[in-house]
Amino acid sequence: MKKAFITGIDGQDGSYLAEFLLGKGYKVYGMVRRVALEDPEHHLWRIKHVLNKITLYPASLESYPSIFKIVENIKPNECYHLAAQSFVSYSFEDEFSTINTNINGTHFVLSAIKENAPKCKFYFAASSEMFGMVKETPQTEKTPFHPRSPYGISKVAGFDLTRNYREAYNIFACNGILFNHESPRRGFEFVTRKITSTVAQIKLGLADELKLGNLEAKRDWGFAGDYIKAMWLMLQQDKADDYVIATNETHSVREFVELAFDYAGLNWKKYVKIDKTFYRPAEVHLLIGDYSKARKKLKWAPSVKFEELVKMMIEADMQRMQAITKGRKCNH
Ligand code: F7E
Repeated sequence: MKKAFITGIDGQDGSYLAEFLLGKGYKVYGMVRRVALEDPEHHLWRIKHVLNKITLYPASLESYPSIFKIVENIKPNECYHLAAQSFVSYSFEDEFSTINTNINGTHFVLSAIKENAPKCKFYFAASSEMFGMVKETPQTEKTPFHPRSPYGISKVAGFDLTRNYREAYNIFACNGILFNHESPRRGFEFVTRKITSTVAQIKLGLADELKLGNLEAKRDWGFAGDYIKAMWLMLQQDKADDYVIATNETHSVREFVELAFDYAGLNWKKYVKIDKTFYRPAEVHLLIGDYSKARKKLKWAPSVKFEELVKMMIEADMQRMQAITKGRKCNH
C-alpha cells in the first residue's frame, strides 16, 4: 500500500487530496498544528468525515526536528507539501513570520525527505503569486517571476529550493504553479468565499453590506477539487517537472461579485461598499495561466469553469446558512 504524507491536510486542498488519495487506496498521513488536535471541531471540519481513515501527527513548520521525526517514522512514497501561511494580505502585516514559516518549512520538509526517504516523490505548492507584476500574458512555466508580496517571495524561494533538491540531490521534486483555486471549503478571508458567504447572509437577512477592496483585480479562478488531481498526476510521471495549473480564463473581482449577487437574486450595487483597508500595498493586477503543458503531459484539464464555480460556492453557502439558521450543523 502506498503511503502519502500531506502537510496542511486540514486546509482546503489537503482535505480534497486526502479524500482523493484514500479513494486510490493510499494510506494517508497528515501533519497538523497541535492546536488543531486540541480543538478538532474548529480546526478539522474539512476532514471530519475521513478522520477515522487517516493518521495525523502534530508538528510545526517552524521545527525541523518535529518534521524530521514524522518523515523518519512514515517513510512516505509521496509527500504533498501544502502547509503555509497562504493569505497574501496577511503576509504584508507579518512579513517576517510568513517568510520564515514558508521558506524554512519547505526547506525542512525537503531536507527531512533527503535524509529519511530519498525515494519519496515530493510536490511543492508553488503559486501564480510568483508572477506578480506579470512579464507576459498568459503566464506559462517559462514566464519570469516578479513577486509582489512577502508571500509571493516566499513561494519563489520554495520553488527554487524544490528545483535545487531535484537538480542537486536527485529528489523527485515537482512544483505545481497553481493559479487561484476555490471551493465551498475555501477559507473565509479569501475574496471568493468572503463574497459567497456574505451574499448568503445578506439573502437571509443576517448581514446588510459587503466590504471589499480592489474590485478590478483579475484572477484565473478554478476549482480546488480539479487542481489536487493535477498534484497527484505530477508525481505519477517518469520525470519530475514543474507545471502551471489554471483554467486559461481571467475574471475580475467585480465579475465574481456581480455573478454571486445575481445567483442570489440581489442587486450588488445596493450592498457592496469599497473599503480602502482591503487594498494591498502592492497588487497583482492580472493573472491568467496557460496550462498547455499540463494538458499535454499530464492529460489534465479543468472540469469546472468560472460561472459554475461561483454557482457551486453560492449554493453551498446558502445551504450552510439556512442550516445554521435552522439550528442544524452542516459542514461541506
Ligand atoms: O485575493 C482582491 C485582492 O485573497 C484575490 C491564495 O490562495 O491565490 C490566493 O491569493 C484578489 C486580490 O487571493 C478583497 O486584492 C478585493 O487581488 O482571494 P484573495 P490571492 O491574493 O489572489 C494564490 C494563487 C495563492 O497562492 C494564495 O495563497 O481579490 N480583493 N477585495 C480582496 N481580497 C480579499 N482577500 N479580501 C477583500 O476584501
